Amino acid sequence: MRIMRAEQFNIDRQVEYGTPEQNEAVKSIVEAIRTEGDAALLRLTEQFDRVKLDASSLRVTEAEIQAAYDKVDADFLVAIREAAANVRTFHEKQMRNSWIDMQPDGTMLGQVLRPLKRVGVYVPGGKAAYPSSVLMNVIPAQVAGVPEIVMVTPPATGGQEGINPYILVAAAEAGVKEMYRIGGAQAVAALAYGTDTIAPVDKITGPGNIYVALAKRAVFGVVDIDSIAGPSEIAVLADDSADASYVAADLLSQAEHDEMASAVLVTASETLAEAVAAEVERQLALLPREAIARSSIDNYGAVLLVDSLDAGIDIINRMAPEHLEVLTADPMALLARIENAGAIFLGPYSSEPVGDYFAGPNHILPTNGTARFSSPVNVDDFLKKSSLIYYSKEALLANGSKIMTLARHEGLEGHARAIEIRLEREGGK
Ligand code: HSO
Ligand code: ZN
Repeated sequence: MRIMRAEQFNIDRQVEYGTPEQNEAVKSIVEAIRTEGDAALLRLTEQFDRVKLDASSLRVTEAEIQAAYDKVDADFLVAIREAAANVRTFHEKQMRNSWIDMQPDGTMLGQVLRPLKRVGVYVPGGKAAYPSSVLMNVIPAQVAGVPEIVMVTPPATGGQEGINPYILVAAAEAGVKEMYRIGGAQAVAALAYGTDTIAPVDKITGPGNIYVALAKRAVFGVVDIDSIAGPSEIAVLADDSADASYVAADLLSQAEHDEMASAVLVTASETLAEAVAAEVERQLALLPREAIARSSIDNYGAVLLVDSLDAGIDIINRMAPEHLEVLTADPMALLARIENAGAIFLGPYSSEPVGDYFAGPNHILPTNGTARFSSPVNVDDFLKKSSLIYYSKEALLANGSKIMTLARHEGLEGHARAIEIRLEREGGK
């Protein structure tokens, strides 16, 4: 792993997604689903997933879900249930209530919160099919009160048989009742526009490959979408007190996600820098996903040397990493100065996978520097707000002329008259 001065590193790396050809392909898939519905969905599923289905076999049956329970091991079931409970408890704390504010003149102003009615969760097939991500998408929606949550995931391709049972069990445990074996851009379009078999949703969340990401972008506006997730990122801010083998292991835990993942240590300690670089090499060679992790470490990983912890914090705030681990003698003391990070892990026992799987906070986090202005997936993402306005006669009479003044300054006489007609009748001025 390279060791370099922080100034030499491309801190503002932005990963751009999608070639013009891929965009064109996605556009025509979305259009086919919009105009032809199920017929296009079945045709594209056969073309891309090599599975021939009919409309009646798109939906995952209760029997398949039961069969999936028989396939997963007991340890998994115990762990996913406890993880789900933790995720639920955490997200319940985010829930906010509607409110109404009453004023002495009879005015009532407020905000009404309502859950979205129907949400579609995309779960990728293949290697990045993470049961943990099913929980992270579904549970906040449930806590928000979304009555209809539908999951889509690609049918088996090639030699693989059926949908990954761990995905089905995670979804069932999270409470999903409606699941379809469709994937890719065609699944996103089917959720957005609806087909005879699949009712349209209000919002689509969940990660996917480039085609899924581009399709989500293409249907944004017809439905809401979550943000487009980039490759995983971890930054560790550490001093001499940190254990190099822990730092290395945590860097590798994210590097193994993806060749494009980035894992960076920021430290003022040359001793730690060298120890971590050596330890990364040692542990890499022992990792089943060595090839992926090595590629990530070689291309996007680095140990960045800074002059002080303060300088390190500045670098972190510029990077706005998805995950930040603070492995310093007194991590709590630094917390107030950390402005940009999706999730902050404090101290040597809060290894990043604790958050990926179990603690309760969401693991779908802002990537690509977007932690500067956006947040982890949360309950608010599945709620919408309506403003509530009740003006009493007294309030309108007292304020009507000011409203008319503002309207006339905008050249909107119709607005002014809607007020004026009331003031004339009710006798105010
Ligand atoms: N670290 C990933 C989430 C994940 N990790 C799922 C394991 N499974 C988000 O960046
Ligand atoms: Zn992870």
